[in-house]
Formats: sequence, structure tokens, C-alpha cells
Amino acid sequence: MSQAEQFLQEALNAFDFGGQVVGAVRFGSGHINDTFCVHTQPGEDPCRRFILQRISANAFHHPDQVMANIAGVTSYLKKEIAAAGGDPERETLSLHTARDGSFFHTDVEGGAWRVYPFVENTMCLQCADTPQRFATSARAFGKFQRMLKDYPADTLYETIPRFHDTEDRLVKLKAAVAADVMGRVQSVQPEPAFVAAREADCSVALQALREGKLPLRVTHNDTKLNNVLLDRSTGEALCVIDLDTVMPGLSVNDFGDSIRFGANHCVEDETDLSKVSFDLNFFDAYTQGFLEGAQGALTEAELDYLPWGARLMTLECGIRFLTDYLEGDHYFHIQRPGQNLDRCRTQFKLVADMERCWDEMKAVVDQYRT
Ligand code: ADP
Ligand code: GN1
Ligand code: MG
Repeated sequence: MSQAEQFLQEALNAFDFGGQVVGAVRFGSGHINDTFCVHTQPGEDPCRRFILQRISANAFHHPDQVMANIAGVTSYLKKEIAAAGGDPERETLSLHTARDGSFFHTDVEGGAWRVYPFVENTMCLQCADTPQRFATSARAFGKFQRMLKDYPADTLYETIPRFHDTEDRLVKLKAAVAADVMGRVQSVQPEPAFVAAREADCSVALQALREGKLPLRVTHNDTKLNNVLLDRSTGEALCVIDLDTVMPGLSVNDFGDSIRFGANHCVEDETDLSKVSFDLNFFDAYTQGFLEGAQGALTEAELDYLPWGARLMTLECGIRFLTDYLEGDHYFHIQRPGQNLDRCRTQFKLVADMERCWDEMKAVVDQYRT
């Protein structure tokens, strides 16, 4: 048995799944955690599934703080969902505690493992196929933010410091270019140049925050389409997942991160850039859905900055992929060499597209102001 298999087996032993574990397979396409789907056979009852995850120690240095945040936020959301007549077992994640009563099990390397019951009869999309589906995810993320509007933000840990600090991401990219530890800089001249031409942009949202124009809220911070589960029966977004980065942040970033991932028809690592283009109709659908879900929870200034959120999250994500490529792909999981560079290039193509239809993006937001 390899060490990885041994850790997995120990993690499985640390939880009581209420039935015999008949298998655990790698699952999903997240870039950060190691995710497994656990199949169990509880006596004569049908198979029950669970999600078992090893939280990335590389991304999250204090898993106890990640889990404390998730425990607090999910128990708060469950009350909100129940009060609104929803189903708290399906509309947010539920933590399955370990045999020792704690929210996670730690392996000998310090890796933290946690378990969620699998939310069944759902689907998870890697690409928005219709504006309607994209809009339903938008309503879910808008509603997520509204439901957490009064959550005590000061009780949340900052699970990844400076996570959406675009200025700091720029500094880290420059350091990676200067260090060039993999000798890859000579092969990527256009990409750092693309960022250099947009240095001032990196400060736009942060400056608005510093000036008190944009408020800090409890935000999700990783709102890509595959972080929401859609109900297979209704087609509607059901459950916002991947709560590791829920912490104080900017609403415009939550909006923008969804746009960068979903308002186009390609996967994030598409190698044929001629296929990658920003789709204003999908932007329109998402804007309408997000504002419907948020139900007036956003200020006028936040509405003004929504297009900036889209541009900045796309630029920032491209910067992060490029930095990781230059540093040797230690942060985002890759399945092939050059994948992080491909991911970076799709993001920069989308940024350039957004710049070209900037006025139309602003007009879309204005259309949905009440
Ligand atoms: P990562 O941080 O690596 O993206 P996620 O928490 O997003 O990890 O999980 C990876 C994938 O696992 C998701 O995209 C989704 O397909 C699936 N998943 C996670 N939690 C659940 C759950 N409770 N029920 C069903 N599927 C889930
Ligand atoms: C990561 O965890 P996942 O795959 O949902 C990353 C996001 C990036 C995204 C790019 C904790 O999201 O910030 O935008 O990849 N999550 C973390 O696809 O860094
Ligand atoms: Mg995810």
C-alpha cells in the first residue's frame, strides 16, 4: 500500500459512515483539495455516498480555522434556510464528525481530512451550457451573500491571507518572474507584458475599499460554477459548496469570479484561444440572477463596480495561474505540463474581450438597477 493509500485508509477509519465502506474513488475536478467519493453499504439499505476531502495543506495553513469557519457558517445557513421553508440538509453542506467528535481527522503528515454527506440527485457543471443554468447559479450565489449579510464577520478566520488582494498577486508574479526557478520566463514573454500594461487596474477595487466606497462583507470568494450543485430534478441551483474561503471580502469579487469562469463556452484550460470569448448574453443572465438572489443587499457603489469585479477576478486568476506556472505548478493541481499556462491564457483572452465590451457590460448592470 502506498503512503497516500495508507492515509486514505486511516482517514476512512477515523469516521463512522454508518455502514460498511465498499470503496473510495477520486472525485470532481477541483484544483485544490484531494476529493474522494466514499460508497457505503448500510445493511439492507441503499448505498450511501459521502465526500471525503484532504484539505490542501499547501493552500490552507490552518485547517482547524477553515473547519471552524465552515462549522459556523453552515449552522447559521441551516437556520436561515429552515426559516425560509427550505431543506437545510440539501441546501447547504453538512459536516459529518469524526469518531472522536471533531470536525476533521489529521494524518501523520498534518493533512486534515473531513467528510460531508453527498448531496444526491445533483449535478456539477464545468461549463455553463445555457444562460438559464448560469442564471440559476447566479441566484444561488446572490442568495448566499444575502443570507450571510448579518453573519458576524469578525468571528471568521482569514483562511488564506490576502486571497483576493490583486496588488499582492501582482507583487508575487513579479517575484516569480525575477526568480524564474523553472527557467520558464523566456517562453512566456507576452503574458507578463499583458499584466504590466494593467498594473493600475490591480488597485481599482482595493482602492475603492480603502476609500470606504465598497464594504467588506462575508463572501464566498471562490464562486465558480462547479462550486454550486444543481438539482437534477428541477435544474435549479441547490447548494453552494466549497466553503473553504468563506471570509470577509468584496461582493464584486464573488460576482466577478463567477463571470470569469462561466461567461464563455470553453473550459478554463482550453488550448485553442480562438474558441475562448466572453459572452455578453451570459454576463447579462448572471447579472440578473445575482441581483435577484441578492435582493437589494448590494449598495449603489457595489453595483457600479460589478463590471470591475469581473475584469479584476479574471485578471487576478490569470496572474495566479501564471505565477504558479513559473514557480513549478505547486498550487493548482495539473493533469498535464503547461496546463497552468493554458489556464492563464484563457483568462487574459477574456480580460481583453471584457475591455472591448466595457460599455456594454456597464449598460447591462444599469439595466437591472431597481
Ligand atoms: P476543491 O476545493 O478542490 O474545488 P470542492 O469542495 O469544490 O473541492 O469539491 C470538489 C468537487 O466535489 C465539487 O466540484 C463537486 O463535484 C464535488 N462535491 C463536493 N462536495 C460535495 C457534496 N457534499 N455533494 C456532492 N458533491 C460534492
Ligand atoms: C481554485 O478549489 P477550486 O478548484 O474550486 C481556487 C480559486 C481559483 C480556481 C480557478 C482556494 O478553486 O481561487 O479561482 O481554482 N481556490 C483556492 O479555477 O485557491
Ligand atoms: Mg471547488
